[in-house]
Amino acid sequence: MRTQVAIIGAGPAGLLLGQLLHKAGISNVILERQSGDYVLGRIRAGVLEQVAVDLMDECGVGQRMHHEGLVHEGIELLFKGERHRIDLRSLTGGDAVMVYGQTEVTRDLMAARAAAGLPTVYETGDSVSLHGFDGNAPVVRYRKDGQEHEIQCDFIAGCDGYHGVSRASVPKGAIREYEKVYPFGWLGLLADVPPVFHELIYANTERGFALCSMRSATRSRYYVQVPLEEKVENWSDEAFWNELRLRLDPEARERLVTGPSLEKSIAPLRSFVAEPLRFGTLFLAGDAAHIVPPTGAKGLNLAASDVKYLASGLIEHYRERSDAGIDHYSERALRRVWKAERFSWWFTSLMHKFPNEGPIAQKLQEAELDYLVNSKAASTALAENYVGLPL
Ligand code: RFL
Ligand code: PHB
Repeated sequence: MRTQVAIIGAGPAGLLLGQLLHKAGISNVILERQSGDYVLGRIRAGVLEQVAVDLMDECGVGQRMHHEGLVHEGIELLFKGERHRIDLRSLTGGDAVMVYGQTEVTRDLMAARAAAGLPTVYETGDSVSLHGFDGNAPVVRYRKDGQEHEIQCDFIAGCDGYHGVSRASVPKGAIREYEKVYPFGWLGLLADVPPVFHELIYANTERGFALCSMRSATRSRYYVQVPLEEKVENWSDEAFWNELRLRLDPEARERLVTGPSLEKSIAPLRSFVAEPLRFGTLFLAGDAAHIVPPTGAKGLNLAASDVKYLASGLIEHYRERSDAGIDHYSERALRRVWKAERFSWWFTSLMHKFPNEGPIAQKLQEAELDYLVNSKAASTALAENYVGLPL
């Protein structure tokens, strides 16, 4: 088989890229390790920046998002038992975020891809291998239903997440990796109960961080910070709700509606960046290239901005026969990535309880939070990063 761009991974990065390239008349094939249902079953991001919302529109898949997504003009910070609102809209001069689950983003993109009849090969398992990307005729091989297949292409887009094969295929000497692993994780629970509040609540407490998020007016997503070595089997739904309640302010505690979990899982927190993002005719995008701790809600949004830059570079290559866009892809994308890495690290450090740091750490966090909610300059810095820095 021959295609112009072989895309590895059918997460948001791969699906968005496939759609943008297709709109520009550039052929592409997506190879995905898992089944479509498995990909849709992963409960992950919930907050889209304007950049991601605009990209969904550009892909022609924004209709349901605008209908069902929730526009949030503020977030609440809870510390010392009290909540303080950060007015995103007024602090940024008009910006907001969209609460629309990654599952829905993926579902809309998969449906559009299927409707356009674009080739996606699911369940390739660990069989995908990348060859010849140091030259102009790269090849991707995979096995499906016991048969070997080969795709000849002009470019390979590695959109296969943190554990994918693309980054792992790059010679060690050609790539530099920066990493920080945090000493805690997030235990998340999804339930069909109305959200405790109509905006997100980020809580700093002496028992650790908590987040109250949502997917709709009837579906809530909650998280509590847990030790890194914690196992999800140790957490009954009741234990989760009890711990969450202890981390809320009295009013929210009173209003919290509990119910059986639809999903419960623990995610570790990590900051990670690989440099550069281009190796000959192979490009990395999204989680394949970088990871942020979820506190700033930036992971999916960075995948979207990488894809925006990469698609425009590839379109320029085919339409205008200019390689300026693909030559600058890595540098352009990394500038935005590092700023989101900094913000996510800062917000994580401010909101979580770090083991072995003692009571002074809590006091210093509370002083910073007090400053943050009372200083217009500091609130503005938080707000403009939260809604997303310009492309
Ligand atoms: P994905 O979604 O991991 O997709 C990669 C795909 O590649 C496939 N794959 C392979 N395919 C073929 N061959 C191989 N060898 C392969 N290896 C892997 C995988 O099966 C998968 O389908 O990466 P992508 O597309 O870069 O998207 C990134 C986002 O998924 C991620 O950044 C976000 O989920 C992060 N994130 C959040 N981001 C936000 O912007 N806002 C949020 O509110 C937010 N909350 C979160 C989050 C991530 C979380 N977890 C669980 C890590 C909350 C949580 C709890
Ligand atoms: C979510 O709804 O899953 C979510 C929201 C905000 C975050 C992280 C996760 O910062």
